[in-house]
Amino acid sequence: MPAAPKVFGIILAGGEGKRLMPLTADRAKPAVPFGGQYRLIDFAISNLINSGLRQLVVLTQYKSHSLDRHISQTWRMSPMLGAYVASVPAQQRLGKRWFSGSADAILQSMNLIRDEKPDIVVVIGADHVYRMDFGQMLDAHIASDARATVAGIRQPIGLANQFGVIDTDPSDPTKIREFLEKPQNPTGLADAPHEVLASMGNYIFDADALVEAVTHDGELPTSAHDMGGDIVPYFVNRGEAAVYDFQRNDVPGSTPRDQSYWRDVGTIESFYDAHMDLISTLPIFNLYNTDWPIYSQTVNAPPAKFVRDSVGRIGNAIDSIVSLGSVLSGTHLERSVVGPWALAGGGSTITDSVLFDSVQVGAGARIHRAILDKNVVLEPGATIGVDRERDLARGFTVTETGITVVGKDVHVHA
Ligand code: ADQ
Repeated sequence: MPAAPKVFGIILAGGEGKRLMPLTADRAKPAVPFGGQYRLIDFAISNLINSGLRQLVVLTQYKSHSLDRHISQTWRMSPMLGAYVASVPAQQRLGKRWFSGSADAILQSMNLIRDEKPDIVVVIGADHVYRMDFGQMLDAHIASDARATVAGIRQPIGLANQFGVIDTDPSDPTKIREFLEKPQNPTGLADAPHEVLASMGNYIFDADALVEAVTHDGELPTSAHDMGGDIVPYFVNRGEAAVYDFQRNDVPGSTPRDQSYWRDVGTIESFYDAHMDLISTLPIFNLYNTDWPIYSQTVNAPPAKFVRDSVGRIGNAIDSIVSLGSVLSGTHLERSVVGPWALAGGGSTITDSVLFDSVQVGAGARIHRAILDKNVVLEPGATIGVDRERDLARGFTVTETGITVVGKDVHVHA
């Protein structure tokens, strides 16, 4: 390995995100808006850019239009520095088929690795909220003799069936001796029986080893061509896989509270909870860390405005985020995240909710414990999240814990 290895980044962004429906009815999961002005993928890209990577490709497939547009508008890098973030759609380079799995996405994008000739490839997912300095994981990978390093984080054992679960060698806790993708009957950790060491879906490979592995995998008719299910076990079986402990990662400007924050926002519940983590006085995840910025699209909009309504009613806003372009007139807003260009009328109430772009809330309307997708319009006096049966009858999604989700462009009658 050269003293200053060349590092190339691949972001896997082709997943459908079925469990986030209806928010993914019209867009890829990494393009789902988050935190008012961000899209989920901004966390992955910001982490890689802040870690010093400058050549990044985003592999897309499912309903990728808004994702492509977001990447091209937001992530404009300097060509003079050889820097780029390129969105690369599935192109059927190996025959008439789309990506059949995340490893196949890499196999079908091999030309990108050949063109760049990196020493090391960082491969990460696109749908988590966290801060991570990949420079520290790279140092650990280079210092080890592993050809593949998997980032790991402790998670409750009850969630093990959503993750790849890592078992390490007792004599060398950085070495992976077994890796089970989404096991039904996992064994807990020796020092914490109610926890497992979960893969974060972030990997570092020696470039030649990754090329070998996905090429070999592509020849196996029974493989699901999945990074977690097939490629990581390939390295584990050869004794060439290491784990990097995310709890060691020390990101500049992190508070003790958000130091090891990592949220898989794959379900409506976890997506909603991650929003609530942003808004308290001492947030569990701090968006205001300027030492490790999370970048997003610049919204060309006037500042948010809070005014009385036309008959002089006064509103208030507390424990909330409000994005540019929004005008709240005589609105009571509490524990909520409001995206750009919201318009809310007098006497309306928005509590414990998440609003995407351009939501219109009529006078006297009430929104509680709800997620409203882009362009949702509430007529004056309309309610959402107040009467579960009525929400279900109107065709809205209501989760077990009572979060109502209203899809894009829906007009809600009073
Ligand atoms: P999952 O998240 O269930 O588990 P997957 O659905 O493959 O795995 O998604 C991983 C990433 O790959 C996502 O960013 C997704 O958008 C992308 N992706 C999925 N299919 C793709 C395709 N055909 N083309 C391009 N991109 C694609 C994974 C690992 C687990 C790990 C969890 C952590 O498999 O081991 O524990 O992530 O959340």
